[in-house]
Amino acid sequence: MGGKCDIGLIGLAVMGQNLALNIESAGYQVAVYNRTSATTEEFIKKRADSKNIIPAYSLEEFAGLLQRPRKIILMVKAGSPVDSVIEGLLPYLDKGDIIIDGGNSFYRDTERRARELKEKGIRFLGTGISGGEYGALHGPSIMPGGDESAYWEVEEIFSRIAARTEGGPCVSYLGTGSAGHYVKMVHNGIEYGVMELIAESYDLMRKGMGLSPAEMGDIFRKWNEKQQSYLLEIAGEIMDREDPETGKPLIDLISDVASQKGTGKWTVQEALELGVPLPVITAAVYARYLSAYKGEREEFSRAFAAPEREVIGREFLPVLEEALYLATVIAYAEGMDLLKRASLEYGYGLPFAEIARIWQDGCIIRSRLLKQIQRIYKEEQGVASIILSGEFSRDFAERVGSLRRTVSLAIEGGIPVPAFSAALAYFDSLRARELPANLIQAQRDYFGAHTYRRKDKEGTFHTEWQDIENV
Ligand code: NBP
Repeated sequence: MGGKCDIGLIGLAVMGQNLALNIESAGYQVAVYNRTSATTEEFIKKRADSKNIIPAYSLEEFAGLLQRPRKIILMVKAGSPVDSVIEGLLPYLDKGDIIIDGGNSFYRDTERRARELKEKGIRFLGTGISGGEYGALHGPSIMPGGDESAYWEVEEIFSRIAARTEGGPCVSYLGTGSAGHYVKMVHNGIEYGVMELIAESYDLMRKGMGLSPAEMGDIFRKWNEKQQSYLLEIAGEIMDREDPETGKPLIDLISDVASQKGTGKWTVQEALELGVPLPVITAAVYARYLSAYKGEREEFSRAFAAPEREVIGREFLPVLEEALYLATVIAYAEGMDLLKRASLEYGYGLPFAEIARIWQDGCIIRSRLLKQIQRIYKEEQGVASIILSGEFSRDFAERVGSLRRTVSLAIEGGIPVPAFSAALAYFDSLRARELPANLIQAQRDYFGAHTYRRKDKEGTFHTEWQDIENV
């Protein structure tokens, strides 16, 4: 005999609690379990009080509460905790039961878990869930991949709890194996890129133009009328927030050392692995590392004075707005390019238009740009890059001077803009019919006899650049 709960959730930290409440409010009975039972007790007493949420204090009790086939969402810390929860659960599961890992697991771990669980007859869905605690409670963007039959059994629940746009709920089956977690990883990589670009815009406004946080809040809000980007929206709100203790703008009191949990680094490592250039996203990851060089930065700032810089006038703001827009498009283009390559390499068969659709609400990188990206993948499946398509292509052709002007003003003023610079160099490199890689090939052939190809005839060539016998 099975239990009566529609679904179970393990891991009652920030994400798990909010997701459990979201699922319950969509009309389902939810069983919950957390390793530390005091957390479960507190959740049941406070936030889940008088809700259709049933606590369990052992994995055996938890499994017994669930309808068959059991549907179990894990919202525990990524890494070994996921393995240890799965191991603890297995003795109480039956063939055909479904485990959904909703955390930010590394896609290769997901690949391994899917394989191991399949051997045991357990269906596994590696599922990216974005939107932070607010999204988890009110409607996240959900990125499931893995066993397709399992997806169709949880599709109704996912559709009811996901964020919703005019195009439907922000959830779609993304492909086999680790497709869902791969897409979530790249989502986070894009998030790193866009956050860094907004931070560099802020730096240009405060150091270059001397604007106050309140003024920058208004500017971010104005820019966001066009972009409709969540990250720009929250940047505006952050600028307005006062510290209750001192009455100062809170942003001025927050330490400039950025942390990270690793998804940006994984995206970059993966891009290196597959040979996909991701300069903006990589610059964003490095910028966080450099921010953590606090001691070194202090020593450098004592040793080297910043260049004299002219005050940048407010008339530059529309230029910066355009530069931010174009560089943001590049961050998305890089992410989509990595997804394209990964889809071929790992056989995911990723649905690119659907990915752009389910990112349009509920997730951290939601933005109006995604509507256009969805349209491109729907109508121009073979397009080499979103930058080459329709409105984006026109915008780059007409407005890339803004990006160039932003980077040059920043460079002259000694204001670091690694992500803006990377965006411009990426665009200029792609646009260049001739790159200096011919010299690189010649040097490789010179010192290592690595051979080269020629422009004027087919084949592989080597030149005896030096007479090594007679030096
Ligand atoms: P955390 O990532 O902080 O994980 C805490 C949860 O993991 C607690 O329930 C904890 O139980 C449990 N746990 C740990 Br730690 N080790 C365990 C083990 N060995 N066995 C069983 N349970 C264990 O929680 P979160 O911030 O809610 O995130 C959950 C997942 O969702 C993560 O993968 C995260 O990366 C992802 N995610 C987070 C966000 C966000 O905004 N926070 C957004 C999107 C995705 P305990 O109470 O007994 O310690």
